[in-house]
Amino acid sequence: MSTKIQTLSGYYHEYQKSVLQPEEFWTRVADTFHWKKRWDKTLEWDFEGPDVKWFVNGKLNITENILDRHLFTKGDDTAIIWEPNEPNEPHLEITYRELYERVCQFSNAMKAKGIGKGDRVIIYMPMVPEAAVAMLACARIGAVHSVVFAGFSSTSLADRINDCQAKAVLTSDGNFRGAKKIPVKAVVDEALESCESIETVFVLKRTDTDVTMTEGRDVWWHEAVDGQSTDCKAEEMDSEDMLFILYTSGSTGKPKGVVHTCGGYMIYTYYSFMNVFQYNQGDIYWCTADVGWITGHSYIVYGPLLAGATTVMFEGVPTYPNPSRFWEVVDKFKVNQFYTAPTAIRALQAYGLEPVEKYSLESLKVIGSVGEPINEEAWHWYHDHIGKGNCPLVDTWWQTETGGIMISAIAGVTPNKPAHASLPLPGIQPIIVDAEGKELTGNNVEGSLCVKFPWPSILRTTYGDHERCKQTYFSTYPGLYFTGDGAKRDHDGYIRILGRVDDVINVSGHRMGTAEVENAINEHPKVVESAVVGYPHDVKGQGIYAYAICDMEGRTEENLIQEIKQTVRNIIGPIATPDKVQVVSGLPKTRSGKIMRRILRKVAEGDISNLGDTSTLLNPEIVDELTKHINK
Ligand code: 7RM
Repeated sequence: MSTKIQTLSGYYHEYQKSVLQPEEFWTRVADTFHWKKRWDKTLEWDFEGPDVKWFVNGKLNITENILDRHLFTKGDDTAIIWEPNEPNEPHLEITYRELYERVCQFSNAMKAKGIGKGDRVIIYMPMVPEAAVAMLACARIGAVHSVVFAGFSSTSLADRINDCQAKAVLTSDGNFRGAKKIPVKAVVDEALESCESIETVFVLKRTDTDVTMTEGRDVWWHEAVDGQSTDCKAEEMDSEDMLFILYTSGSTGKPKGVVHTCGGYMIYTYYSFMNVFQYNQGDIYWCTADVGWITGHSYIVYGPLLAGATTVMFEGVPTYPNPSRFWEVVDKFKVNQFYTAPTAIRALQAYGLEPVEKYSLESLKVIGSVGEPINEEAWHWYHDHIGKGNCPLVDTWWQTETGGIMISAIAGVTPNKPAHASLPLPGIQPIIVDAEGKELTGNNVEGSLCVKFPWPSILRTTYGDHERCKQTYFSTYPGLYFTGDGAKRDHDGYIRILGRVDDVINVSGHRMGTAEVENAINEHPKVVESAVVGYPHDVKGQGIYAYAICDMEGRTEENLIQEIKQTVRNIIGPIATPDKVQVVSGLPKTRSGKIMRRILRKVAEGDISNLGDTSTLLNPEIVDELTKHINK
């Protein structure tokens, strides 16, 4: 039975059904999967707790739905096409049968090291097929994976390992990224100096970088799988058992571990993938994200593989060895659905049309965008020059916490409008509320974006700290899930995402908490106090602007700025490096001691024409100092 929507009236019909009878609606989708034991009750929920359970008492293993189920029907079909960093290194095509065997072998290798159901496993790997194998092998044996983007520093890695008390790390000797070779294993070694819980480190050979192997702890991946059986029984998991933890930044200093569970995540990633991208069997689908982010989890690995799709995994970056790289790969594999981030589009747009026009791109049927608001200029460039004006462009709004796409056009079915995420998918009930939490109905309204009813892949908790989950998402507007984004419903009823309303900035589609960056800056011995804000950046969407009060003794301003940037790179990772650092003698503060970020944002934007009321400041004289460089 197909749950794919094919017409606009079909969309409205399904949407209405999903709101009036959500349990029946999701039952129909869930019944297309293989369950070891069917569930007793479709949904139990309470947003106060919060406590959400889908498919209560259902038993399953998500990898049986990805691998075993497809063995006989599509064992010889390609599951993963892997394109390496270097264009002249051969690509790989891995069939569903080969993927099954690789996953089982690695599952057995982990079991041999005593890893089993409920254990946490950190995956800190490059974009190679083994990263997907690692995720699925964890899922097969019931271990909980937590993928950490391999660009994070050893400190960030150690924090995550310690937070979830992981038992093992899966990593590689090194990582190719464009022209660079990154010594990943050395970062792991450094992190593990402050981690007690890790018993085993599996090391994949990728770059042939020299590594130190710690005896009794570190094992080579190829040796660990050697001789292991290519079959491994799938662990029976409860619908609500943890599938994975993924750390994400919020408005406080410490990233939180978003928890997703087996049943609901499986149903929703599959359903949203099939519908948004209108995937047809045999199509070649490519999402350019990294598996270190939620997009890589839901729309490179789980969603597409649950659908029996062919998913492309790309190790490299958009501009190496040249800015044609994406388009060359689209033509090489005749990609039908292409899903990327606005920041990549803007970066490539800057090179003009020459790198694009060398390729036909005629295989493309659907193009997609994710991670941040896509500005109209980038939207049109993408639509006209990549989609050649005849591919639906799906602008997909969602979050780590939502597990899957929430608001988006359905390709070719519902209308797409530049810079608008458009309409909610069936099963999703977003509302816009005012400051008091009152729902703003009708069109032409603007406010905070909330969701009023659970969907299958909603986060269940933040690992080890349920109170934090409640505070962050369910307390601002009691009874509602609060997204942290502002949104507008326009005169046609389409939703436009306006960006974050909290202290989170979005740099190239990556979430950074301003407090997190401030904490890192404050680690510099000469920094007395700091404040970080986002500002509009042509390519990254938002850039990071840091103000720092420093003890200048023995330093030039220039040295200090460099050192502060380096400190953030070391503590969080290169993605959090401030674009600009301004050394200041004070920060604009209210009488209660709160930093007035509004002023800092204006100065960072270079717009000082309208600073608003500064008379309530404790130190109004600081404003002149802050803005001096702008007038220069
Ligand atoms: C998938 C992902 C989530 C935040 C979210 C928004 C922003 C994501 C869009 C978007 C406008 C979009 N997860 N965001 N997609 N803003 N239009 N299509 O990115 O957890 O890393 O970030 O990203 O602010 O709250 S995430």
